[in-house]
Amino acid sequence: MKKVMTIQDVSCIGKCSLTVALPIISAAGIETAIVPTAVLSTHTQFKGFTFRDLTDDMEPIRDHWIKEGFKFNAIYTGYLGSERQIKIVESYFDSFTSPGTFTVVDPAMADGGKLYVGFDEHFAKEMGKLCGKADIILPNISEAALMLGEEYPGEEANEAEIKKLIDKLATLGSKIVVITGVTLDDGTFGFMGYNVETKEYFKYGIKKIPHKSHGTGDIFASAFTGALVNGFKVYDALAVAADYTARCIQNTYDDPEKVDYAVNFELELPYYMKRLGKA
Ligand code: PXL
Repeated sequence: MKKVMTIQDVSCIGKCSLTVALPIISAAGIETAIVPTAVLSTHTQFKGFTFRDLTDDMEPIRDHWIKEGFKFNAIYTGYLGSERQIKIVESYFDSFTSPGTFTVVDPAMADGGKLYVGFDEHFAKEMGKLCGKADIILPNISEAALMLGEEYPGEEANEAEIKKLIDKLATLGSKIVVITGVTLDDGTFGFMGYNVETKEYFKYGIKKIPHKSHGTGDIFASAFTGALVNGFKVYDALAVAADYTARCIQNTYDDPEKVDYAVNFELELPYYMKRLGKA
C-alpha cells in the first residue's frame, strides 16, 4: 500500500487541514500518516479560537519514525503555525525523501490578499524558502504574491498577471509551480502552472461557481496528492483535484443546510474515488 505523510494542524471544527487530508487521501486508497502541528478549536476564520502548539512533538515524532525506518511515497504539507515549524518540516524532507518521493507544499497562509491571523511578512518569506525545497507547490494568488513580496493583483487577476507570478515563483526552486483559484481569461476558474524542467506552461479551467468558502485549497491539495500517488501524471492529478473541488463547492452551494465555514467534501468522495478507479 502506498503511504503519504501529511504535516498540518488539526482544526477541530472547520473541515480543513488534517480533517480533510486524512479522509481524502485515505479514500484514495493510501495509508495516511499524520504529523499534527497544533490543535485549534476551530480554524482561524472564527474569533476566539484556542491554539495548542505541538511544535515540541514534531522532532521526537520524526526521530521515532527514522528509527522505525518508515518510508513514504509523498510528503504533503499545509498550514504550519510558525517559522520554527517550517524549519522542522525541512528536516522531515531531508530525513524521509529519496528518489521517487514527491514533496508537495501548499503554503496555506493567506486569502483575499491578506495573511491569516498570526502570520507576518517574514513568515511568508520563510514559507517561500520551504516552497523552494518542494517538488510541487500549490499557492493561491494571495500566497504567491506574499511569498514573493509582490503586490497582490486581486482574485480576478488576468492570465498575464498570473504568469508573471508563476515566473517569479519558478525561481524559488521547486520543479512544478501551480497557482490555484485562478480566473482564466475565458471566464472559467481553475489553475495555471509551469513545469520548470520541461519549460511548459499549463492551465485548466471549469465553470465558475459563485460561492466562496474556506478549506477548498486543502481539499484541492489533498485530492491532488492522492491522485499523484496513485500514478496520475501531474496535470491529470491537478485536473481531478480541480473537478472534485468544484463538485464539493457546487454541492455546498446547492445545500439548504450548508455551513458558511467549509464545503461538503464528504458527499463528493464517491465521485473522487470513481475518478481514481477506486469505486
Ligand atoms: O484551510 C486553511 C487553514 C488551515 N488551518 C488553519 C486555518 C486555515 C484557514 O483559515 O485557519 C488553522
